[in-house]
Amino acid sequence: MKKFVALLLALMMVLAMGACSSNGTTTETPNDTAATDDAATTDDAATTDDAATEDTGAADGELIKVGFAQVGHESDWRTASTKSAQDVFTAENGYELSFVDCDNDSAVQLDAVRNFIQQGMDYIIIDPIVATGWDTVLTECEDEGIPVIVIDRTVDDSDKYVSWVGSNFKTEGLACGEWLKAYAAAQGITEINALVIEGSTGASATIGRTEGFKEIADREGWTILDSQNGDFTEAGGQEVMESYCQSYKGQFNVVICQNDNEAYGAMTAMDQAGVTYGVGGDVILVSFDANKAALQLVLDGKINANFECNPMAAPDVDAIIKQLEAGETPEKEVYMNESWFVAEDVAGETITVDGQEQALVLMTQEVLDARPY
Ligand code: GYE
Repeated sequence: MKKFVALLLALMMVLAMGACSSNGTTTETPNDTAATDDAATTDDAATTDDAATEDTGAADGELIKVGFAQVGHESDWRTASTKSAQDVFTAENGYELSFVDCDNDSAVQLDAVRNFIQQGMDYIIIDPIVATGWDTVLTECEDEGIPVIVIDRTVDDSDKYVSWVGSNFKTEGLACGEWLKAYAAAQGITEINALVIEGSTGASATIGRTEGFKEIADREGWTILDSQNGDFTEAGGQEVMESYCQSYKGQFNVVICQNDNEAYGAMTAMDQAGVTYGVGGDVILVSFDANKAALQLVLDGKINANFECNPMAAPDVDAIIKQLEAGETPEKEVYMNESWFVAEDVAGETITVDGQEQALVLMTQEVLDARPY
């Protein structure tokens, strides 16, 4: 009898899935724009047979439908974030994940969320491309009774979401500044002329890292020669750095890249321009994210310091959903654990940011091998 019910359920789910997808496949497109450009959209809905027979963890045995409107695929950090969600929101864990890659387009992201509402998602996860413009669509989610969980970047103009899981980007920028101060003092560098390659305009990650570093630069009387948008991509970082190498030739001794991919691009541009960087170089090179490939470059002495931004938010989101399913109230804000990695042991063992002391992690092969992403 149990088997029969399971089979029936499986059949119903197959029919339901068929009804959801107009073309008979499980691929979703948020709108026409996404269908025609490279905003990849996939639906990670699991096959139905296992789902119906296994204990899924969902209260009534049904999969929990989660829609995730991801920023895009601009960086290695983003790839790690997407993988984190796809690893956690599986049928084995009781979920049916609808994943939309919004290709860094805010309009596509708003459409994706509205489609999730129409599809009757149980939960919606948003990594907001930009920090503002959210109140209307979040109100629509609230009206439909669909809890929204925000990850990574913040929504700054609405509080109509259940929880946010992410990083304090301003703290990351402040940490970068405090480390640079200690490092420059240890190296006898008295003048700082910095070039900043920012992340995408309007992203809270960009806003926080820019503000944090600028606060220390202003306090210390450093010069920020320029601060331009490299869009969090390798190509963007290279393009901005190529123009910096021409415009500020011989004038800069610090390059701050707001993510690792921009740093890769900046390194290519500096190589081409004959500018040396890293340990013993003309330029102190700093990055954010701390992906494994970039930490290898810290170990190699090519990047002087790298301020981690942890992309593995999905397990925390899973815990939040479980709390909601159990009728509990989750924390409104959940901060990820992050480390500050350095190539040399010269700036002391810790830095203090906003009154909080944190270790500087000297990069070694052992540290690198233990990194999860
Ligand atoms: O630093 C960058 C990504 O929002 C924190 O977005 C994230 C940033 C991350 O593209 O690599």
